[in-house]
This record gives sequence, C-alpha cells and structure tokens, in this order.
Amino acid sequence: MPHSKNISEDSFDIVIVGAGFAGMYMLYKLRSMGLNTRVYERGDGVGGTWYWNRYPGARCDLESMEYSYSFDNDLQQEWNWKEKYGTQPELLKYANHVADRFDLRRDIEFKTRLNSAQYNDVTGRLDLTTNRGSRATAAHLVLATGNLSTPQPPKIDGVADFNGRSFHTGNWPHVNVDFRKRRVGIIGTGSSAVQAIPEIAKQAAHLTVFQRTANFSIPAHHGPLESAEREAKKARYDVIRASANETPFGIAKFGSPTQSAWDVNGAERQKIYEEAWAIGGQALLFTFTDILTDRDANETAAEFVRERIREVVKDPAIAELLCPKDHPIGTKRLCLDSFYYETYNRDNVTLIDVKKMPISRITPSAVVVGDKSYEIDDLVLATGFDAMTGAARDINIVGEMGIRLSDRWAAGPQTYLGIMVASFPNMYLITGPQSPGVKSQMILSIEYHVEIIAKMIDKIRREGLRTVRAKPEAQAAWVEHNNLVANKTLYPTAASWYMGANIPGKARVFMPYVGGVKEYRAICGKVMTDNWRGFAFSNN
Ligand code: NA7
Repeated sequence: MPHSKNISEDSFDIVIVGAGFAGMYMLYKLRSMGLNTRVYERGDGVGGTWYWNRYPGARCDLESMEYSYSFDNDLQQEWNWKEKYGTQPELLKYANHVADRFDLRRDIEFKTRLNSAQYNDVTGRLDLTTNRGSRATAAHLVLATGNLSTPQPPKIDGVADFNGRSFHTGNWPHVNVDFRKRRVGIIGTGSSAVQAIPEIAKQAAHLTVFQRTANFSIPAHHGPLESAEREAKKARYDVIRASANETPFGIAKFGSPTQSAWDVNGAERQKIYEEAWAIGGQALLFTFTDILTDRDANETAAEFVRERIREVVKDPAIAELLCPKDHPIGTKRLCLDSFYYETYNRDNVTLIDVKKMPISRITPSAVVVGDKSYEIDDLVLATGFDAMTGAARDINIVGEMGIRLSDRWAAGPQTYLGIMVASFPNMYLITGPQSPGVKSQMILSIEYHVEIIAKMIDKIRREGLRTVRAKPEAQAAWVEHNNLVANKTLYPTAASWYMGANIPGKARVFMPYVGGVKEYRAICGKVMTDNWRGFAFSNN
C-alpha cells in the first residue's frame, strides 16, 4: 500500500472514516484545499458499498449515468458505463478508477477501523484510536461511514453453529462462490435477496427462500447502455446534473409528478401505471403527487403491482404469498429486479412463509420452521443492515463534556441538517440521518454534503477559528421539522429500516429527510447565506 510522507505522523487536519464514494470525494476536496488529510478504511480497497456487497446479481437501483460523480467533467466524460444499471463489479471498477485518477490511495490507510473518537475539551481536537493500536489527533473528523454498512445477521438460535458455508450479502467473499449442485437456503426478501435469488437459482441444485415479509419489486428492464444513448447524455450532462437538483429525489429522470391519482379515471390510471411499468425501476412512484401521501391512491399502485405478480407467478398460492399487503408501496425501499417473480416458476425454487411461523432455529445442517427441517448445504443471510446509525454507533464517539453519541442517539438520531450533531464539535456526517441521503441519488447528496463541509472547514481556517458546533435549538427545530414532514407521508406506517424497525430494540424513529432534494438544498442554501444559521463558529 503506497503511503504519503505523512503516514507516520499522528496529527492531521482532518480524518475521514470510510473510503466509499463519500470518503473519496471528501479526501479529494480537502486535499485540493491543501489540508493534511487521512482516511481510515476498514476494507482493503475503496468503494464502500460496492466493495462489500459482492453477492450474485448485486447492482445499483439507479441508472449509472446519474449514479456517478459530477464534480469533475473530464471524469464523467471519459468514463463509459457499459450497462444501464451499474453492476457491482462495474461500480467497483469505477471507484478504483477514481482512486487512481486522483491518486487518492496515498492518503488512505486500509484495513483500519476507527475504534474511538473523543473530543478533547482542552485542545479542541479529536483524539482518535484505531483497531491497529495507533493513536492520532485531528482538528476535524468526517464520518463517511455509509448508511447501509453494518450488516446484521439475524437473531436466530443456532445461526452461528451452521456447519455449511454461510454468507451475509453485505459481507460477501471476494472469490467466486459456486452454488452448483448445492442446496441453498436464503433468509430475507429485501433488495439484496431480490437481486441474488434469480442468480443463485440459476446455479443451485435447490434454493429455498425463507420469506418473512413480501416486498414490492419492479422490473429494472436492465440492459446494455448503447453508445448513442450514452454519448447523447454526456453531451447534456450539465443540464442533467443541474435538473437532478430540482427534483424530489435528486434523479433527473424523475421530476415531480403534477397530478393526483384522483385527477384521472381508473382506465387512465391503469394506462399511466402500465407506461411506468414499461419504463421500469422507480418510475411508478413518480406517476402521481399523492402516491406516498394518500393511502387509497397508494393502494391503486400497489394493487397494480400485485396484479403483475399474479400474472407472472404460475402457482396462485405462491403468487399470493409474494404479494405485499402489509405496507404501502414505496414506504419500504422499492426493489428492482431482473426476473425475480419468474424465478418462483422454477422447479428448483421453494418459497417458505416464515411470517406466521418464524424460523425457530438453525441447526448445523438445516433451517427449522415449526416442526419442519429444511436441509441445506449453504446459508445466505440477506437480512440487511443496522441502517443509517449503525456505523457511527459502532465507533465509541465522545463529544464535549464526555457526552457519548450512542447515549445521545439512544432514542433515535438527532442531527442538524444531517451534517452535524450538537455537542460534537468539528465532527461531520456525510448523508447523515435527517438529510435526504438514502431517499435520494446518493452520490448527488454526497457531493452536496462534501461541498458544505469543505466550506465550513475553509471558513474556520480562513478566519483563524477553532470550532464549529451545531446549536442545540437549531438541531431540535430541524428534527421536529423532519418528523413533521415525514408524518405528512405514508413512510412512517411501514416497519422499514428507515424507521429502525428491522433491528430488535432500536428506537423507531423515521430517519431520512423526505421533504425532497430541491427543498433541502433551498434550506441549506438559506442557512449558508444567512451566516450559517444554526451553526456556531468560535475560537474555543
Ligand atoms: P433489507 O431490505 O433490510 O431486507 C432484509 C430482509 O431480511 C427482509 O426481508 C427481512 O424481513 C429479512 N429478515 C431479517 N431478519 C429475519 C429473520 N430473523 N427471519 C426472517 N427474515 C428476516 O436488507 P437488504 O440488504 O435486502 O437491502 C438493504 C438496502 O440495501 C436496500 O433497501 C437498498 O437500498 C440497498 P422483514 O422485512 O424484516 O420481515
């Protein structure tokens, strides 16, 4: 691993945690400001999500021409996406290309996990320790730790005793996993499973899917990205990037809908849904203004999808099991698939409902549901992540006067704009809770936060200041606003990872900001022009 000449120093201007898309751009930006920056990355390569999630079929659910960096025009012009939705290998290759192109690796310490970060009330710096036993101090700490980066194995008796091969989708081996002639069991039917199941089913002797909650999935209509389309988009890249900022979720392709589901009659509605279905992906959620606010409007879209499931899946009982009925469509992350429902027509695939009768235990060779034992060779855990707060809470973070982040967030995360936490000076989050992050095109939101954080650090340096803090009253008002906005929508009605509902004992609080990217940028813009309203810059 190449190191900069600074590697042996233990005093940095800034330490960044994570070398995914957020950490890499933050490093690039701060280095361009001449700052002594170090990145700690627990993996031995860059790419974050795309470094860890190597399961078969892993790909982004947003189109690559949008889900990519915009900060450097040469970069976006020279890189040629091969497929409409980037596959994990292609996205990882892109991340590596960026690291090489901007010579980022020399400031990244791989296989290094930040264990603790303590604000020192005397020095005004952060004292840091790592899993390698090293110590450092930094004037600023940026958590670029990702929102879906703490894999959660299920809390099922015996899971650790399984004797065959066992994999979590979020921590997949770096070698090809061959499922041929194997009896495979997969637990979970979220986005990761929906992508992995069709691919594993193609190989395995038999695949048993243990489903607790059915999810809505929409065909991606995935395919190669023709060069004519790619070049046409590149020619308009500035327009595409700018218009993304004007949309609810930061996706240029999906602007704000203009009519209610009730502005049209049933036949017209059906036609609009069919057109969205043909486009694929998230299009269905952008058909009407009230899809995510009016339960009845939502139900028209949900039923449209259930009808498609019933058309595809030949066994009516299996089709019904696959039809989600316990949450409004879109209130859990909408899955994108390639032949997911078709997979249940295969002879080598069995769907087991573990809703009424949960998995009781895992033995060394089987998954046990009630009194029935499903013998398997391989176990795939597609059971998700401690989303949005897991990675930060895994680090022992202590702010002013000994305040622990894990205590502060015990009843749910509280941030100002998803960027800072009151009582934690000079510590910044990229796409933290209460920002659009996971409810937007992530890279766009990452770039925006990186630029804001860089401006804050620049101000401190230029003006000879020492610290910036989020004001507690500004944070409280922001959290309240966030909840107010969420409560006007259907989102909080679903037991989703947005709500922390997938982790037993985790506070149930709706975490992302869902007022939209355009609105969020307007608010942040106003904060900045209003002399950084809600932030306190000082000399102490
Ligand atoms: P998700 O979406 O959190 O899905 C996890 C799945 O695992 C979900 O179907 C869960 O069922 C299931 N699960 C978890 N624990 C159990 C137990 N104990 N028994 C049965 N089933 C269980 O994670 P993904 O990795 O698929 O996707 C995460 C995000 O990554 C996704 O939204 C994209 O943004 C990318 P449940 O719904 O809790 O009943």
